[in-house]
Amino acid sequence: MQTRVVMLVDMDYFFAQCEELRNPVISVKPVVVCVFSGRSEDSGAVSTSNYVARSYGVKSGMPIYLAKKKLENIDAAFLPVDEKYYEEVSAKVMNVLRKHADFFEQAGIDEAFLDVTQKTSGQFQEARELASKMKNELNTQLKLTCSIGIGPNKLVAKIATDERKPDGLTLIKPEQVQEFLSPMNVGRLLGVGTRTREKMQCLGINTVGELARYDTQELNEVFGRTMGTYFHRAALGVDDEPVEERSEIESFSRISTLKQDSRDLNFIMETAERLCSEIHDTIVNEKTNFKTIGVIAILKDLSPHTRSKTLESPTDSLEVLKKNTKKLFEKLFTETEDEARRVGVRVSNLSKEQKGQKQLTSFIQKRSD
Ligand code: TTP
Ligand code: MG
Repeated sequence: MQTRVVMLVDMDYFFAQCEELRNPVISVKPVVVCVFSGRSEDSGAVSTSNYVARSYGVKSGMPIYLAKKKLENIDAAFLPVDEKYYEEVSAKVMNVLRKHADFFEQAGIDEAFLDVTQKTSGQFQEARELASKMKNELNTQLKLTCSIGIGPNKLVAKIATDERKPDGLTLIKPEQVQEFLSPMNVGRLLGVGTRTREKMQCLGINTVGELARYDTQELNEVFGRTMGTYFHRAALGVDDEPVEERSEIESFSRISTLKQDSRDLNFIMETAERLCSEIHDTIVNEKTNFKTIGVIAILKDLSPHTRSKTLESPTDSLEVLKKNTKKLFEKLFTETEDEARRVGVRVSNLSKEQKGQKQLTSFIQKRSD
């Protein structure tokens, strides 16, 4: 397999940087962006803060009263989150970044993976130049700074980004991966939270290097095969997950007029099952899973009635789609009185089908400690 060149771009102190952008005078002082719960004046948590505030010990997730205590007698700006504005800035950032990638994947409001293998002819040195150029563009066009990590895959790029912030640029070539990861605490790996770290500590594993050398069989016994294999591969810096554009499409739906007005479930299901099959063909083509199923019935008086259900986990199963569609229509017609003229089915809450390694990382949450 060809060596890939993957970047992760993560905006620095994003929400707080956005606040500085629209009001530059505050940037010299601590800026703390807060999610006020509204219960009392200071109840709620810190969303993020600028690096001035961080130097006083303010952290994301900290109660607001505690952040205020750390900044007692200091002129600081405590501001409420304005997510709509941050989304607007984020969209501009993504537009600048996207055009530099062969493959682009927005991974959060302020971060994106870029596969730049072709753009750089697989040359890491060229990737460094490209990253500098991107930083420059963000700076001149949007007056924003970011940190960039470059590596042979997403896992290494992500850890590299965290290595130097703010305004960092860290490049880890394939031959440097082992040396880079080995001395790190296992907690740096995605999926290793406090409890896992404690468990590993009991096995005598503290560093990523120790984890890489640990007996795989034994890891599987302690953590289960899926996680055991993941930990072993991650510790070696191995990650095949592709950089992939996320689906922009939010739902697939079909609607059809019944041959005659009806509220007979069996009759309606003849049409609904056909609609389910058509939707299923589309999702198979699109390699998409759905988590929410919705039905609509437009009654004789043309009033629309909908019912929906969200499943516990995403699926692409036609059987699940049909079964739930039937249940939803059953519910809908128990709760309405008129006959239906038209019926429709919709699937939403879509996610790209995940295979192999992807399935694994998808359920691993962002590190919590
Ligand atoms: P991060 O990229 O994790 O943090 P950051 O951009 O503020 O700081 P850094 O320089 O370390 O990258 O998260 C992006 C945004 O997500 C952040 O600006 C605010 C929001 N966020 C929260 O609301 N709560 C949290 O606990 C975290 C970590 C982030
Ligand atoms: Mg960030």
